Amino acid sequence: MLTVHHLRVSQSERIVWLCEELNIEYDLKLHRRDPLFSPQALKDLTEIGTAPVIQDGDLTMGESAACVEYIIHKHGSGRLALPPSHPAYANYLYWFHYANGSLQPGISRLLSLKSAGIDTSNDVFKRYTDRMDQYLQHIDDHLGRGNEWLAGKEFTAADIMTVFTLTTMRTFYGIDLSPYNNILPYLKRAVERPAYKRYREKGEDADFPLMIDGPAPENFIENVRRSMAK
Ligand SMILES: N[C@@H](CCC(=O)N[C@@H](CS)C(=O)NCC(=O)O)C(=O)O
Repeated sequence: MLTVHHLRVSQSERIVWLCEELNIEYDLKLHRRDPLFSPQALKDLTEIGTAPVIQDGDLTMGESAACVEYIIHKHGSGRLALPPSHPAYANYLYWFHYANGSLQPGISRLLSLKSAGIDTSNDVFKRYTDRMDQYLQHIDDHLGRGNEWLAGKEFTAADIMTVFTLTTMRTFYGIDLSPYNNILPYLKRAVERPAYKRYREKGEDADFPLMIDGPAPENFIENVRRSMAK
């Protein structure tokens, strides 16, 4: 039986969402941040100690994209990935890798600079902010060319990889999506999917606000720090 370890409010939402989309059997283990990072039980599973983690027989593996590909091909009969023969294959591949190759590092860099107390007027901060705007504009332009999902007509794992950074991740670094007229309806379509709703319930993230509106959401890290200071 496949086991999925989900750290609440984290990238591992992708894996729970994927399993729900594929409608496969899996055992879900939930972890809470302690208070911001992984709890010891999750740290003990891999050398890096981050979420997601999946276990399947003797295998224990992290990294969202690896987990997604493994589950699709070992448990999902290839569903939600496009094969090389598909006309949208290159699009699928590109956006699948863009998620954790460009978009997520883009916002993580900004989060690191902010956490280190570097001022937004700093040149490096400005350069990375411009780059992040470029990353977002690129998605927005692509969706605006009549693409309902990132690979085109079909919802795929490329969407599952991407939505986290455009929603939940914004509570760690508050990007304003108001200028992006195509991203906002795309996010609405994504969170309306029954499998996404099931992930929110089963993953115990349902009490966390859906971050699909334009203005930057409330800052989760500051909320945790404030509650720790009490
Ligand atoms: N590239 C990795 C990143 C994993 C990662 O940084 N996960 C975060 C959750 S968003 C985490 O586990 N943070 C807790 C910690 O670092 O202790 C992936 O996609 O799996």
